[in-house]
Order: sequence, then C-alpha cells, then structure tokens
Amino acid sequence: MRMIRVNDRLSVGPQPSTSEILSLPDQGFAVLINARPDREEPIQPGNEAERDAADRAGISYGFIPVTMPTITEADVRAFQAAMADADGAVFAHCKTGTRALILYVLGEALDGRMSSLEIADLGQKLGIDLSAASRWLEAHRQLRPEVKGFFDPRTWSVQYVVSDPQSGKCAIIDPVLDFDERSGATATLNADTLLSYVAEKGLTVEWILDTHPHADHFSAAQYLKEKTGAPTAIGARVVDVQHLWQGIYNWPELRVDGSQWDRLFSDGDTFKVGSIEARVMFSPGHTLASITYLIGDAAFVHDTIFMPDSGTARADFPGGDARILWKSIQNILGLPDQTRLFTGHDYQPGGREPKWESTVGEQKRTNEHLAGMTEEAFAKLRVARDRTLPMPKLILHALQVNIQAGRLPEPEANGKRYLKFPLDALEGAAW
Ligand SMILES: N[C@@H](CCC(=O)N[C@@H](CS)C(=O)NCC(=O)O)C(=O)O
Ligand SMILES: [Fe+2]
Repeated sequence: MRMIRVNDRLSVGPQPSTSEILSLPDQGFAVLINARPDREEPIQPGNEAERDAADRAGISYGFIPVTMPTITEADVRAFQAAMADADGAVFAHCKTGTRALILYVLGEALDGRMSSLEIADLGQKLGIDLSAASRWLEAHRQLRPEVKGFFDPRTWSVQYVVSDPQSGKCAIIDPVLDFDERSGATATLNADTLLSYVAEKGLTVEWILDTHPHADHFSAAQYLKEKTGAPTAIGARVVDVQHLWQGIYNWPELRVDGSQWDRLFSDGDTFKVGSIEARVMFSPGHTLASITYLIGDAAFVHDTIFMPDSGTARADFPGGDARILWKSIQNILGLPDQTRLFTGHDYQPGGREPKWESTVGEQKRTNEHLAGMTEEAFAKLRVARDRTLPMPKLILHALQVNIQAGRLPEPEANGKRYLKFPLDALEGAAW
C-alpha cells in the first residue's frame, strides 16, 4: 500500500487490506478513517471488517463514506471532528486516497487555512489530483449566501439581508416598519438599519421578500421599494388571505388579486439572488399563504419552526391549521441535514439572548415540538398551546397594512391616515 504523508497528523492512501490495518499501530497510527462507501468493489473489506480489524489493532476507527459528487459540508466537518478527536496520527483512506485527502483540504479551505492555489500546490507535491476540491469549493461558494439577521426586540422579529458575496446582489426578507400602538406613530428605524447595512457593504437590493402576511408587525416592503426600486414578492396564496380579511374588515374595495406585489410566488418557483439559485416552498399552516425561501443552502422558514428550545409557530390565526403546519415542517425537515434554517421570530425563552440560526439536522434531533413526534401528538400539543396564547397585540393593525404589501391606508382629507378595527371578529381575548 502506497501511504502518502500529508503532515504530522495525517497520512492518506488507497484501500488497506485487513492485515495492513492490523499493522497500522506499528507504523505509529492511532486512528483509521474509512471514507469509502461499502461495495464499491467486490474485493473491498468493507466497514464492518475494517472496524473489526481496527478494534483488534487497538486503534480508533471512523466511517465517513463519501462519493466525490455528493460530498457535503457535514462530511467535511465529520472528518475534521474525527481528526480533532484523534489521540495520535490518522491514516485515512478511500479507493485511492484522493477523496480522503479532499475531505481534509476542504476543511482547511472552509476554515481559511488553505487557498485554492495552496490546495493545487499540495496536490502537485503529493501527486494527487485535487482539482475536484477546487470545483467543490467554487460550487459551495455559489451555494452559500451571506446571511445577516437583524432582530427587532419590539416584535421579536428577525429581518434578513441575504447576499451573494460574488456579485454583491442581495434580497431583504421580512423587513419591519416600526409602529407604536400607544401613540399611533410609525417609523422606519428598522428598515433604515437594513439600508445602512446594504450601503455599508455596497450591496444592490434585487428583491424585497415577505414569507407571509404578518400578524404582529407592519411590513416595510413598500418603504424599501420606494427607497431601492427593488420588486416586492410574497406567496401566491396571499389572495386567499386577502379574501379572508376582506370579509373580516368589511372592505369591499380591497383588491384581492395580489396585484399590490410585483411578483407572487407559487410552490417550486425559482429565482436568483445574484448568481445563487433560490427556490420557493409552499409552507402553509401558520397562515394560508406562508412560503419558505430556499436560497442556496439557507432556508428562510419564518413562522414554521422556531429555535429548537422554542418549538414551532402557532397555527390558530384565521386560515391556520396545525396538521397542515406539521406537513409543511416535514417538508422543510426533508432538506439536507446541513441546510441552514433561519427563523422569523425568537421569543427568547428563559430570557436568553435572541438566536435565529439552526440546521435541519439540529432541529430534527432537538426541537422540543418535533423530535420524536407524530403528526397526531404534534397537532394535539399545538392546539392545546394555541388555546393559551392571546392574539398578537397588533393583529388587527397589521393585517390591513400587510395584505396591501405594507402600504399604509391612504390619507383622508385632513392628510392623516386611519386604521379600522372590527369588534368581536376574532376569538382569543386574554381577559
Ligand atoms: N406576544 C406576541 C405574540 C406574537 C405571536 O403570536 N407570534 C406568532 C408568530 S406571528 C407565534 O407563532 N407565536 C408563538 C408563540 O408565541 O409561542 C405579540 O403580541 O406580538
Ligand atoms: Fe407570523
């Protein structure tokens, strides 16, 4: 077996036989990593036999089976973790040693310790073709938008600027227009903070996106459209929400065709943020119109899944449904485990600092409303919890603005704008 020494900590090489594994401790190795899926070749010992041989040799064993086209960041991180845990030198193999070395250099590159040029140099020095690593890194860069979250403590909302580092294009998601219900004052403090970030980073706004018509704050979509000229968008089923609330507000003149937005997205629609592909997933349950934006490896799930210690969003607004929310959440959890999830609210349980980023894998393992749950049990829990929640304090204020894409009511003859409230239209009073 031709073993290639990469550095003090790591050597890579082709498939070892069982007897070669048994001799690894004599060559100073404390860990064996097998990066090869089973049954690639009939003569390969395979995971079980390798684990057995490593046990007999008294060394640690890690199994991170990968094929080049399907390597994920999670694989790279698993390889890093195995090396970090190693109590001595590591021998990592696949069929030839290339994939094992690629797992290593990708981790170094992701953490900024190696450039693409240095990877190519190392490949040349060791006589291993590492061009697939450069291609992976390029594709990964294109997949990975930079995500900046802005927390609004007044409404516990998280607003996002999602940018493509290559092109400097960005999308703004779920911006908040400030409203003080006690004085009736509106302000653009939150939205202006987003615009300052955009200016500071030299970004161009391509999209102003809402995930759903919010029930707890005004959307700043119109204000930002006026400031940037970027188009606004929301889920196509917003027309159903418009119909529903047209009835509640007794508002015959409201246009209920969604024409207040520049684009209405249906399930599966695609668009781009710079060069990064984005896809829309219909995610109803919290509202009739909710959608998730999947931008590269980042999913903006808003009021479906919250942070693992906060569970999920409520499903008792007009048009909400706990079982439909469960299905939407299962769809989101069907994304690859390493998908980054960005939630729309964080209610800071136990008074902890606000948080908004998780991954699919983490949510599946630890979300307190989802891990180990069935649809039946979830629906029961959700309905019971929703009975205890008062309506958001701004629901009647917010919907009349948000079903008009964040447009405030037209001023009356005196130049002032007025909101309208139905009495006894909603259940959920907190007497
Ligand atoms: N106390 C907040 C509640 C807002 C609220 O109901 N938020 C929705 C999302 S729009 C939710 O899912 N809340 C879940 C919870 O409070 O547990 C308010 O009055 O604004
Ligand atoms: Fe919401």
